[in-house]
Amino acid sequence: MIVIKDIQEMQQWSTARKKEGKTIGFVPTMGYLHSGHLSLVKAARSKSDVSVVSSFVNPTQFAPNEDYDRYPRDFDRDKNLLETLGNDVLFFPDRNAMYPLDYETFVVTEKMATLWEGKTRPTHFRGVCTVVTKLMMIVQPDKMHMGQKDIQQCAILRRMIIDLNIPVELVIEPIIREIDGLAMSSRNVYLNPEERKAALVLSHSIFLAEQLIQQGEKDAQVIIAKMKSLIESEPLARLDYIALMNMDNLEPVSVIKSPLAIALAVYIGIIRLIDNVIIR
Ligand code: PAJ
Repeated sequence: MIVIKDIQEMQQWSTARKKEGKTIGFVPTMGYLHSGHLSLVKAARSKSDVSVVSSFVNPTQFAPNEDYDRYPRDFDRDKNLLETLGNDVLFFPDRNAMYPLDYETFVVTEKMATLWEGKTRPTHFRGVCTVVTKLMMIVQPDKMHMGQKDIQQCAILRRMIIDLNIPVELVIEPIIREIDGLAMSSRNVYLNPEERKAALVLSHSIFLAEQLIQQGEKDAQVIIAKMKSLIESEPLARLDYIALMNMDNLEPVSVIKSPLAIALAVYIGIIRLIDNVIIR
C-alpha cells in the first residue's frame, strides 16, 4: 500500500490507473477505522480493480462546539489495518492543503441538509458535501462506497451526485454492528462502561420499530411513541429525533409504506449516537 499526502500526486496516481483502463473504488473516512469502515474497503476491493481510502478529519463538518479537536485519531493503526486488507492507496491530506487560508467554495444541498441531523447540526452537511466533492475530484473514483449507518449523508450525497452530474456511482453498504447490536462508530470509544450499556437503547428501539411493522402496524405516530417510551426508560438517554422518512427526499411519512427508513439520534450522556433501519 502506498500513502499519498499530496493532492496533485493523488490525482496523478488516479489518472495513471484510468489510462491503464483500471476502475477505482473509493472509501472516504475520517480515520480511526473499525470493522464498519473495513467492510467498505472490502466491498471496494471486490467491486473495482484498485481501492483508495481517504483519511481526513474534515474540519468544515464540525461545528465549533463539536468534537473536532478530540475526534479519535490513530494513523499507524489505520495504516496497518488497511495494509492487511491489501488496500492500494491511503490518501491522507493536510488540513491546510484541503482548506488553504483563502478557501471559499462550498457545496450545499438546500432543503435536505436542514432536516433531522441538520436541525441539531445546521452546517454539518455543507461540510460533508464540500469535502466529498473535493475528494471525488481528487481521487476520480468509478464507485464510492459508503455506509448506511449515516443514512442522511447517503441520501444527500446521492442527491448531490445526481444534481451536479458527477460521474461516480454511490454504493451503499449495510451497517456493521457489535455482537450485542450497537452500530459500530468511531465515537463509541467516548462511552464509559455504563454508557456503553445504555447505548443499546438505540438498536433496541430500531429493532422494536421493525418488529411493529412486521406485525402490521401502519401508523408512524404509534411506532414513534413506542420507540420514544423505550428510549425514555433508559435514564442515561436523551432523545434528539426519531425519523420515519422517505429515503429519497428525507420527508417524514405518516403511513407506513415501503421503502422507508427509520432513523434516530440519541444522546447517551453527552455523546450523540445515531442508528437506522431500512424497511423494504
Ligand atoms: P466516518 O464517520 O469515518 O465514516 C466513513 C464511512 O464509514 C461512512 O460512509 C460511514 O457511513 C461508514 N460507517 C461508519 N460506521 C459504519 C458501520 N457501523 N457500518 C458500516 N459503515 C459504517 O462519514 C464520514 O466519516 C464523513 O462524513 C466523510 C464521508 C468521510 C466526509 O468527511
